[in-house]
Amino acid sequence: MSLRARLAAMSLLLAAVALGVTLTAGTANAHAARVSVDPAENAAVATGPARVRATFNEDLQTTFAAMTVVGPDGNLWTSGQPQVQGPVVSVGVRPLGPAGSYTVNYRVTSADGHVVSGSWSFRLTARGTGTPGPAANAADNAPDDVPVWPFALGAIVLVGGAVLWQMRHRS
Ligand SMILES: [Cu+2]
Repeated sequence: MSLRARLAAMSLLLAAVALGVTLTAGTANAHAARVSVDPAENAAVATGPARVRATFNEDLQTTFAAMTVVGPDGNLWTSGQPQVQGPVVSVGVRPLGPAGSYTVNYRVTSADGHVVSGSWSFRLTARGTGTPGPAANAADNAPDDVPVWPFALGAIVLVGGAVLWQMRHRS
């Protein structure tokens, strides 16, 4: 490969990296960030809360909010639909059952249109008398907010690799 081709490939890669960094930096702070949760993360409670809520640093869109509470038995322990009020998303909780870890999963839409999802857990220390809702399926467990940069980096590597391959086989 000639020096010229090598330089061209290098500058293309650098441009792609710079673009990826710019895109990532642009979206990193734009959407809603969680500022507090109730019950607190990893809190130990003797009785279940009537509601669970997550508060964000800006108002959320009121549509398409999802929030579930999954118990140590793998069942859903929420009752009713999630509610969005300003920066707070919350959902009602049934009287809880087995002692152990309960995980709250949520998916909300920021004012800028970005979907933010995540989860936290709290622990019930004494068995309650409640009965569960239906079994939670895997789709209800919202994954953590997926960062964009691994995909951008992957695309850069693929594009860069293709360019280098082409240059190598042309000369
Ligand atoms: Cu955003």
